[in-house]
Amino acid sequence: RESYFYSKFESTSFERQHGSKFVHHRQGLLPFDEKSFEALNNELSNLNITPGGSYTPTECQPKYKIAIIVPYRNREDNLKLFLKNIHPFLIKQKLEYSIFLIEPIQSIKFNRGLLLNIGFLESIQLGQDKWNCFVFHDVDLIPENEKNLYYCPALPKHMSSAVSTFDYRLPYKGLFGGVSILKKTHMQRINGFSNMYFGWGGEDDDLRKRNNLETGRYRMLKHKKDSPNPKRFKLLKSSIKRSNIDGLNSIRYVLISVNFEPLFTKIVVSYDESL
Ligand code: BGN
Repeated sequence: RESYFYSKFESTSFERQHGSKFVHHRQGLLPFDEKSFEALNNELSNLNITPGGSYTPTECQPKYKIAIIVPYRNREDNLKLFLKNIHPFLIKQKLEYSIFLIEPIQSIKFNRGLLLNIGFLESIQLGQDKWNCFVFHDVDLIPENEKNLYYCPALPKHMSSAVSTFDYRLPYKGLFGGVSILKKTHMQRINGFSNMYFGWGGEDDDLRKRNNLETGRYRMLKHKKDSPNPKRFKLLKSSIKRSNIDGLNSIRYVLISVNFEPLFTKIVVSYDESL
């Protein structure tokens, strides 16, 4: 029964629950006390990150070309700590990658699923179809274990199975939020995320239900709580029914701007809330 469950997706919690000889190589949180992006850019200037937050190793042919998609709004302190930590972490893994921040204009509600769909579609355009693997990454999560490899295994993978604020445990079986990894083909097959979850919560559970989906320790950064979306319970009930008509194939948004910042590509978008 359990092997059936785990055949549907991968998760770092597998290693823990099944007592593998997994050795923890912990990486402490690299602090960043300076206030400005200029100071941060300076601190990371020796890492050979190119504009847009891109990196390609020179000492080898990278096997994985990875788009890191980060839904974003109003969390500048988290963003600086995230960039300070994630770039050295990814570079050590010898990945070719770019970091894409997807931010809605201020007047509209946050919609994580929709923003991740936009990040998926726009990063493919900007990367001229070179990405074969997508990491959907919350800005408040910093990987603590450098053995947590950011690449696409055969199955979709939930990465953040052990987060500090949940006492390094899965709060419930089936959690797929925080950090997850899907191949391009996985995203296409399940029609991406639902576009219908405005406000906090539910969009990750919806995605998991689409594909019957389900590594590692993360430190969750401090920030103000978002207000949960009261409609998410009702929406989740129709998740499977909607999956063919609500997602990548139904998305409507306006691209406001694309900026290649030193440590990330910033994509500002707008969309309609009356879905
Ligand atoms: C769950 C949320 C997820 C969130 C996790 C962890 C919902 C749906 C209600 C049925 N799901 O409760 O979206 O990632 O908590 O914070 O709210």
